[in-house]
Amino acid sequence: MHQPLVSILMGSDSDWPTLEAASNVLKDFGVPHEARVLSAHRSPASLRRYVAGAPRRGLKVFIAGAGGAAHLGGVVAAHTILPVIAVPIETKSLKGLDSLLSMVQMPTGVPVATVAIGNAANAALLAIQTLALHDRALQRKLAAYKRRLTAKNLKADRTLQATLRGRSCR
Ligand code: RP5
Repeated sequence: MHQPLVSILMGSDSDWPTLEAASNVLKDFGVPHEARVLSAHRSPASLRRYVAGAPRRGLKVFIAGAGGAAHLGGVVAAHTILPVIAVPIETKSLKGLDSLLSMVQMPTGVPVATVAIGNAANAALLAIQTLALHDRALQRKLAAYKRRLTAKNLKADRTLQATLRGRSCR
């Protein structure tokens, strides 16, 4: 087992269906990671101990997903100098706008990089880009990923153009 480089934290196990996408992306890129349920509100002492011990264990980046009064990313950032990427979880009552605003409005000096509501895959990609600054193999994997993204997009355009041409001939 490789030592985890990325920590995926979530306030509740109900956040896992969203955060699983981050785990899947990290797995695709071969980045060792771990996932924990630790809450800024429900288990603050355990969260603080975990965050304090993270650098010793070789962790480099935190991903923090939470919903509603989503203070997890901010509290993690308050206790570490490692980068924190937050994922606002979509909520029933306010559709995740509550989570987004709770996460994104951090005071100067305690930044939390916040991705779009529910976009855990982007949080993982940002974590990978951070790790890739000092990892040539990850840089190559990211470049290949971008090439695939471009190819897929251009293929979609060709398909659309063909459909539109077919329509105008009728
Ligand atoms: C937050 O409260 C969690 O991150 C979760 O998104 C939300 C609701 O938690 P549960 O009531 O589903 O456990 O702390």
